[in-house]
Amino acid sequence: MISNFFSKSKLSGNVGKISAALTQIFTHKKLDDEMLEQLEETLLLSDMGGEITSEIISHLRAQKFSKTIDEAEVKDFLAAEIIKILKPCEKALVLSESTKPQVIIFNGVNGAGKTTTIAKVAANLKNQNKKILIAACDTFRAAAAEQLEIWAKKVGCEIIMPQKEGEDPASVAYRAFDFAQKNNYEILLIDTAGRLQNKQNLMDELKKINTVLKKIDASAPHENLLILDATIGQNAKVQMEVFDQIVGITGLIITKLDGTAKGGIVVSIAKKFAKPIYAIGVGEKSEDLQEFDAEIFARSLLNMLKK
Ligand SMILES: Nc1nc2c(ncn2[C@@H]2O[C@H](COP(=O)(O)OP(=O)(O)OP(=O)(O)O)[C@@H](O)[C@H]2O)c(=O)[nH]1
Ligand SMILES: [Mg+2]
Repeated sequence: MISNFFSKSKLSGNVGKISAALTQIFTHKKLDDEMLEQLEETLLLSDMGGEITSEIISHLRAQKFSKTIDEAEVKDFLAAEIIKILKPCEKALVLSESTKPQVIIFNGVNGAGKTTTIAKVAANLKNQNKKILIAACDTFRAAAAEQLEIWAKKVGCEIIMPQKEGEDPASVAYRAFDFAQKNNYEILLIDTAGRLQNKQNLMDELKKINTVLKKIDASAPHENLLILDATIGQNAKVQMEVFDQIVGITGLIITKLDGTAKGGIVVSIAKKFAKPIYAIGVGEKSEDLQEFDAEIFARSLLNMLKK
């Protein structure tokens, strides 16, 4: 089994700006309506979504209203609530070693971070001496395959490139899978072109990649990941729904969590879909991928680590 191939989470508390807001809110002593209202606004601003925010606020009201409460207590309370939601999504990406290669497709809208995340995953696997192959199935933009090729060189792994611009991505995927199987690769990482979830023809293209892979091995692809940009807000939910419908999303990697005040979207996505969150992207370099740890994430969202 191959698992835990991401670095241990060391988020440093820059995911959220909730903490500074809390310090301003809890200047009073007893929890009152005004404080709850301000707290509600703070959670909404982090993109946690209305439903979760109201739920957390009503729990806090039920337990602590009119009671003397300080900032640390509020943070502990919020962290516990958030961890409860995130915990079921904290799962390691585990790949079987009995069927080779294990095939992972990276799906997502334009600019979500698919290509960069492949580079990060490849670098991690390479460090574990895994034999990996990358397939450049973004044949839509000429520069896209080249971008991936540069990463592959940097990381030091093989890549299957399109034979010509605009080649059917499914045909590149087929070629890569066939090559990987014949040459005993352990893992095949497939990059795809970014696509808006409402472009039916492009979504059909993703389906076709899946169908073609299944012709070689009915158990493939072994993972269909959705790469989600944390900074896009509640639209992330629509993307999740549509991609899931088309290819059946098996897990998420949420990117751009470095320095965003919008990390609450992760909580929102966790609650609504309960899909595994395998890792989070925290920068543009190949080492900027970390395993998802519910507790560290929640505390970082609340900026508690610095306490
Ligand atoms: N700060 C930060 N930037 C990231 C992260 N992941 C990706 N990026 C940046 O986001 C931009 C888009 O990343 P790509 O990997 O090219 O995204 P893509 O999904 O492959 O995009 P398309 O191929 O156009 O669909 C690049 O500038 C990346 O460096 C991250 O975790 N943090
Ligand atoms: Mg790309």
